[in-house]
Amino acid sequence: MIIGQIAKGERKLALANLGFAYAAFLIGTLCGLLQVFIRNDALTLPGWLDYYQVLTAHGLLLAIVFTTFFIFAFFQAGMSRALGSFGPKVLLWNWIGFIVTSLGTLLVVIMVIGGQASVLYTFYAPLQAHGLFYVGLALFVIGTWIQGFALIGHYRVWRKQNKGQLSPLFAFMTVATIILWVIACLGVVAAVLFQFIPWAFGMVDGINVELSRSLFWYFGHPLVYFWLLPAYMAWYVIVPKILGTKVFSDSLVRLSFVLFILFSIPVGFHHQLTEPGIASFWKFLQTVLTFMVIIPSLMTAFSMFATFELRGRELGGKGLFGWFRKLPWKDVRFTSIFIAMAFFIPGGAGGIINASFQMNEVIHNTLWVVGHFHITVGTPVAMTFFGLTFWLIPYLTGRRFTKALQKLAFIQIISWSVGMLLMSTAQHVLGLMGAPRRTAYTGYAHDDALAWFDGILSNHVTMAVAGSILFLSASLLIFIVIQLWWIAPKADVHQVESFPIASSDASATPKFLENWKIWIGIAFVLIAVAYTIPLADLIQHAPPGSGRFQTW
Ligand code: HAS
Repeated sequence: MIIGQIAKGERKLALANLGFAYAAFLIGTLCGLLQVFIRNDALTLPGWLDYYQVLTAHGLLLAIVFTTFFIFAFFQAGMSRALGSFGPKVLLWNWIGFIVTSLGTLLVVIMVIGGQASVLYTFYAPLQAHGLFYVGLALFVIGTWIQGFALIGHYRVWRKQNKGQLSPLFAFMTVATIILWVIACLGVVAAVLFQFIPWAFGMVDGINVELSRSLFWYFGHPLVYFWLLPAYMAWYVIVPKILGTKVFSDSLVRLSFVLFILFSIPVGFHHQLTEPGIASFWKFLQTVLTFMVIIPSLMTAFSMFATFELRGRELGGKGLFGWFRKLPWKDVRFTSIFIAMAFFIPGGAGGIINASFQMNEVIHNTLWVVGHFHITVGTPVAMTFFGLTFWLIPYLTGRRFTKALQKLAFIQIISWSVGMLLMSTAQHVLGLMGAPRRTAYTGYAHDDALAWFDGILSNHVTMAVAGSILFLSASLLIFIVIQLWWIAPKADVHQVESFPIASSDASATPKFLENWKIWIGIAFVLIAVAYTIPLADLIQHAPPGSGRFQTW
């Protein structure tokens, strides 16, 4: 049976991934709600549950599990739509990958809930979780690789059948994101397999802490682009379709994704600017490369403004800003994503501040960083995913996104925006004053520090109000998801949701942009330049390995 343009196999697969994503979203946001109340001393957890356990679950479930499962659902549905139905092998390997990813996730979650892994999502050594936590992480990554390679297999079949042609933009961007993900994971896989697992199972006595952190951040920064690029895919091809226009520039899109493959990886040291053991030269080099990876985001901003203005003028918008009013504000699929983009303006500016060597000294390890990631992954990425959910689930289930549900969706995105604005502003302000991150409630033992929390915006109450609004908004989203999945009326033939992909004129796009060998080759050269000597230093001049710490 075919619903819309997607075969039953892919429909079930994408829904399975979405189911996991939204289950993680619900539990993860509940953990977020608990956190804001614990941090303002309004809630004391029972003895069997501690703050760092909740914080670990919150970070993992939202930043890693929700995003990854959602992204694969989007890729699978979109690749089937863009390149045609999957063959049986592609489908089978996607399922195998999904099952391995899910098993890994369950193992990790069991370890965290069981109080065996309160190590936060960065699992910094020398904090040591139970060995099975790291096994779960390894399975999670392997599962995503299997799904990723299965999708690349589907793409290769298409390319063989369409020799000499550039692939559709959606497929190109999917493949670029998977390439970025696979190269990025090499760092975390090395750390987990060769450092954490032997250490946690007692095969070796100590761990090289700085090496493990460096391998983590080799992965950790491109990880943020693994979240961001699927959002950019929506901005580049889905938003123009909703606006009723075409992609602004095919070659610009491809070039920006290639730049992400090149520059998103050799930059991890900008998370370690305050750490000893890495010479300033290498930190400086990676800071410069970080400024290179800002360029494709600026290109994206340019391209989106151009798309909005051109379309707005086509629809009759006059004067300097007349086009703005012509945009389809009543369509929540558009408005959600527009707000997501707007949040990324301060989010991206904050990133540039973080990356500026000296200014990093002021904000590192403070609540500012928490504010930063709530207006990058927490809103631009998450709210783009919400905007996609509103049509993707009905597209997959054959139900209707009714007028009543659309109204609820508006309330949901507006409440999410208000909650995030309040919370992230409070976090930015508190961070500038010096409030640390990764800490439970503390009296600080000093009046000056307690005074940080007296400001209107930086008040603990503001944070708690914001956290509550966010949790209500998340619950509303889950309600909408359940409706779209099982309850909303079935769509008849004329009402079936489509998978909106704008047309893109590739006639002037240089073919070499899709020559992956060139880009993967250059990416590895840049990685080798940025990492070989500092990593060799960390191995050669390693201090004695650290023993385990379990502070919970
Ligand atoms: Fe970041 C820390 C630097 C982007 C996520 N970042 C983090 C952490 C997370 C995170 C999770 O250099 C914490 C990690 C931890 O736990 O320790 N970040 C950057 C830079 C960028 C950046 C330079 N970050 C992101 C994105 C994330 C993310 C994206 C998630 C998705 N970040 C850092 C640094 C740290 C850091 C340091 C370490 C701090 C420390 O010391 O610990 C850049 O990629 C940003 C470039 C973006 C732009 C914005 C372009 C704007 C666009 C929107 C256009 C809008 C339109 C709508 C068209 C230049 C594309 C118009 C609307 C109207 C209203 C007119």
